[in-house]
Amino acid sequence: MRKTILTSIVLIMTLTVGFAQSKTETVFGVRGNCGMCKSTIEKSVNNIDGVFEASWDKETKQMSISYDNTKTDVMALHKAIAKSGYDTEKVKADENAYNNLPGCCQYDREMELSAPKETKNK
Ligand SMILES: [Cu+2]
Repeated sequence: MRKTILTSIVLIMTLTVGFAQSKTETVFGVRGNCGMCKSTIEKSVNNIDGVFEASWDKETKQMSISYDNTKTDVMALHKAIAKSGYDTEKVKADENAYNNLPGCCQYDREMELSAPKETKNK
């Protein structure tokens, strides 16, 4: 009896992990100033195949993205944001893209980014 319960628990956990694996969530810091930054930052990852949802908070500078980890990965997300002109915790922004941002969006390159947990469900 005891063994059956234990086996069931292990089985359920295995299944849960299996299902959770394709949909992954990540939260990381991205430098930026305003609502215009928000739309540029979000658009840069929304174009990537496999991204379900992306949201950047201008107050906390935190970007949260849910994505299919069989289609894309965390570094691809960081790189896409950097390419659009914004620094992430891991990847420096493309200089040309940064210089082409509207004046109000040229954020402080030294802006502090808090570093929370990198990836859930990993
Ligand atoms: Cu802006």
